[in-house]
Amino acid sequence: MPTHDLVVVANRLPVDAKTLPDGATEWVTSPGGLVTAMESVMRGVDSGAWVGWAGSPGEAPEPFEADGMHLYPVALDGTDIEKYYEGFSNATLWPLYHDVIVDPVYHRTWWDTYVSANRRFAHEAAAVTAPGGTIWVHDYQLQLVPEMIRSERPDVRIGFFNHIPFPPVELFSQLPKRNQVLRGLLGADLVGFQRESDSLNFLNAVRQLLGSHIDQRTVTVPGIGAVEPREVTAQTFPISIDTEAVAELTDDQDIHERAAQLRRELGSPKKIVLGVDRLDYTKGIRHRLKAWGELLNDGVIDPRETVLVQVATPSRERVDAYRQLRDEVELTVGRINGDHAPIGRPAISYLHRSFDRKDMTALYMAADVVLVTALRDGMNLVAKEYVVSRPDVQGVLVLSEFAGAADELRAALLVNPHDIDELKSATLRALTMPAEEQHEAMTSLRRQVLDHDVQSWARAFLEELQNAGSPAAPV
Ligand code: ADQ
Repeated sequence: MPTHDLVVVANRLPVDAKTLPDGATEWVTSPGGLVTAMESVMRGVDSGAWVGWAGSPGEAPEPFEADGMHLYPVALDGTDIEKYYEGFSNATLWPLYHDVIVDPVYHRTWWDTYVSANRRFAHEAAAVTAPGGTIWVHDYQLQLVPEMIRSERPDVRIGFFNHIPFPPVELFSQLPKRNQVLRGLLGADLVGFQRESDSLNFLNAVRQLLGSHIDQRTVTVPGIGAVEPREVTAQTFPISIDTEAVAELTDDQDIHERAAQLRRELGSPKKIVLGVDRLDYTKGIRHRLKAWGELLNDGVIDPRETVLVQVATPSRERVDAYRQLRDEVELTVGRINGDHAPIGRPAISYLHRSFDRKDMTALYMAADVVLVTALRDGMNLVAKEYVVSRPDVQGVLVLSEFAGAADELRAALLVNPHDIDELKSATLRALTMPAEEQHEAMTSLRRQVLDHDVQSWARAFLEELQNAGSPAAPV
């Protein structure tokens, strides 16, 4: 079995299968932020690999290479997808970690499958990592993996990064098997979070539920028998985006033209307001639509002059809460359009599909205002993508204080999206903000994101990981 110095473990591999006309499968890399960040980091190590699910149920394909990365697929069958992925990950942990916006659902058999699926990822990672190598585990689907790897491979350095919030202990305590989850995470040398409040919530949960000794950010995990006590650090690393890749797109004349064309296709309105989200109840799409509908009802927004474009990426459509959300959002959009749209033009242009990066950038460049109204969000990359897509230093970002990005993007119009009146007045303020004021805020927002890109995020995490924890056990 080949061994690698740096191994990333995530639920999904960074590739999608494409079936060719002759029936053969081709793997196309899906260049999300994490892939981009890891690509640049992996180029700096002798040998990097990625362990994850390839995206279809059943037997795992053989390990393969794509874009210079070594990929090790993990098998998930129909039961794993139902109980580990849609069940415990997305119907138990996801709502609980996002402040119980919808009720978490829990079934005991889901837990059993979460454990067995986590073991499969851990086992594969342990098998392909070089002696004394580094493993970086990602996100809430794999919280047991750090401890499982450690029991197989005490010689490796293990980091864990949580992309979503970590809830206050009062909420986290509701989770059945909560202590097993904490012990799973404490198998890492470094546990990273998006916001300072997430790191503190985690340390608090460890203190209160496990009674561990904590000195500032370092937890001491007691040794058992011959196993020495270990130290685990919890630290904050706000994730970011590949700013250079965005800059390349905004320099492209075709994309400028596409942005202008989009405005014409929307009927050349004076103002375009944009929302871009996975269709997820955490994103506050219903609150945004309520505020927009009221602004139209109040007559303070003229639908012939101002249009809302809502991009809603299909997401988790087999989970009940997501099906319900889609129905509600589409009903509301239909009602608002029925009540207010001018003939032949929408009041809300609703797009339930994915777009490539070029189209996304053109949308950001065309948008006078972007609304990020998440009720809870680990970071929210849309907010960062928008400001980097505006080299003209114009446009207004309305940003929920419940998104992780609000800690850094202080110059945005910060809102509490639960307060519909506040959301309405922030939207109006954004629509009427003078160009100089936009310029001033946008300058500060752009500086923040351009100075902290996703590559620097990954480097900071990996550097800290080399210093965190106890010295690795000898090989
Ligand atoms: P997400 O919940 O998926 O990520 P977000 O951070 O906003 O949320 O990232 C969404 C990404 O998808 C953005 O890059 C956006 O451009 C893209 N996208 C959205 N709709 C699209 C569409 N229709 N077509 C194409 N692309 C689309 C989780 C956490 C976040 C955290 C990230 C990264 O929930 O809080 O910021 O991980 O850690």
